[in-house]
Amino acid sequence: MDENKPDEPRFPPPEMMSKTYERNAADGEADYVGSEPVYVAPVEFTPEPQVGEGETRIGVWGSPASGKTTFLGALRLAALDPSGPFGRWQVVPSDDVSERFLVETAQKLAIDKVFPPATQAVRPYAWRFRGDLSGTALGRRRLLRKRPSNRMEFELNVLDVPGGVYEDLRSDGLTARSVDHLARAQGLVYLFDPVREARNNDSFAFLNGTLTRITRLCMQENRLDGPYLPHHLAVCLTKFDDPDIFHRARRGGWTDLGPNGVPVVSDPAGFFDWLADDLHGSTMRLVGQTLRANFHPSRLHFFTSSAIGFGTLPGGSVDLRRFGNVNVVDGNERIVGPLSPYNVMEPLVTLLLGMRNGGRP
Ligand SMILES: Nc1nc2c(ncn2[C@@H]2O[C@H](COP(=O)(O)OP(=O)(O)OP(=O)(O)O)[C@@H](O)[C@H]2O)c(=O)[nH]1
Ligand SMILES: [Mg+2]
Repeated sequence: MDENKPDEPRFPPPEMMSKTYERNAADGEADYVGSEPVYVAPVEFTPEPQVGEGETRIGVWGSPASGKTTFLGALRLAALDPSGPFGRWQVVPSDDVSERFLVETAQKLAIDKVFPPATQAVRPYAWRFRGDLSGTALGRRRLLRKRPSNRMEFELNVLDVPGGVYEDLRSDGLTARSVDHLARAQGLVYLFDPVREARNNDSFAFLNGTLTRITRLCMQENRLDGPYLPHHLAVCLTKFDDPDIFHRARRGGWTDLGPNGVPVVSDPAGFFDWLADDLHGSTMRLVGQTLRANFHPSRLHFFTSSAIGFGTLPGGSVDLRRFGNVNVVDGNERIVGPLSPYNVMEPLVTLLLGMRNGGRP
């Protein structure tokens, strides 16, 4: 988008948005380069325009390195899964930047077997999703021709930003734009990274401040629904293929074997709360309580997910003794086997269906 066009939203000059962070090569962590977060006077900021007819704005939110970019990059690949319970989908980029991102990331993940680099700047993407839910549990049986069709089509607008912009009390143009995007979205995908939480205990610091600001914006616009935000929220517990997290899930008895020999978690919300206890001393319980307090139960959905999926055997089943899908060679991560995105399309389709149906009982 050309930010200088008079009728486009204006954002602060690039130097205000240029605070970058780099992933620490030693441990894969994302850190700010040079200094602590800056606290500056509120930034003059012109919000994004309202979404157009048939457009859907979904915010993707999560702490640094929680897997936001990988998740988005895996969407088109996830849509190809013929056994997906979400029906058949086609993801068509709406502009050159969005096309390049999808194709480049698919190449990185599926052929080069590496993860995309840490996001350095804000990236707006738009994709058109065209789906057919016929024959799935999500579809409607059309006994009467008057019933709505199982075809769905929507334009997805997302903003991919470095997770550091969501840090509590951070205040600059990029944060203002990102929070505004989340506030104006109809649906949110919140990626909770249990691997980071087990190590750093700080996910709450990338949730609390941002949520407070979203709530203020929604209140100013009279969009709150009683004590709740108006959004539909998909909480994705990411990196479920990670051996430490998956072993914990098995130890707690949360996994079953799904139809294709791939593990499934039939009660992801229960698992989220259990893991919060298991990661004793972490902020995960606070995260769960905060999400439940702020989103209406009928609009809140939990998933366990993995953008790359488990390492699989020929035929697609998972060997529970050797399911890890990431190898570290000379300090560099490599994806081991074929990509089998796990609960990547499902959160999106659930959000869409929730929005279509209104989301209140
Ligand atoms: N095991 C596993 N690791 C993942 C997965 N997705 C991402 N990762 C790891 O998480 C790192 C960060 O992924 P990104 O997609 O760049 O995360 P991000 O949230 O976009 O990060 P920022 O842009 O820095 O905020 C990757 O380099 C991988 O190490 C996944 O599905 N499984
Ligand atoms: Mg990113």
